[in-house]
Amino acid sequence: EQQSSVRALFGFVARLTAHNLKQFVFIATLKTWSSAQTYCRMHHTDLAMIENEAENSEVRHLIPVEVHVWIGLYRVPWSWSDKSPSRFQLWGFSEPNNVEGIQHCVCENWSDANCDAPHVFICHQGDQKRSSVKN
Ligand SMILES: [Ca+2]
Repeated sequence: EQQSSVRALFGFVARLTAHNLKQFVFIATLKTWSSAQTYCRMHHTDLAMIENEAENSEVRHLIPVEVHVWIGLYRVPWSWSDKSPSRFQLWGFSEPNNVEGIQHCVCENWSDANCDAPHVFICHQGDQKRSSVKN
């Protein structure tokens, strides 16, 4: 019985490694949010989805301080680039403030910004979201 649960555990880890592990990639090229999305979909999987604090700090370590970096979040309701709803959010002070009603996309410091503004960005790669492992 113990052996079968060990086998189940290894099966889980193998699937996570083979198909589901999400990796973040920093792209140091200025693009609008939708151009960044196109780039990420062509070369990786999509603009970054940040679904928990661990992923958020992983992304923080990849990017220069004080630089605005697109992630895959947009309004409204707040959704990820692949249209899945966003459960994890870590808004900066007084954000989202939708200045002049034109801030519909989100930067990594958790501020909403004008989608047409050029920023560097973060893609992610990996087939699926981590949460789909339970299927
Ligand atoms: Ca804002």
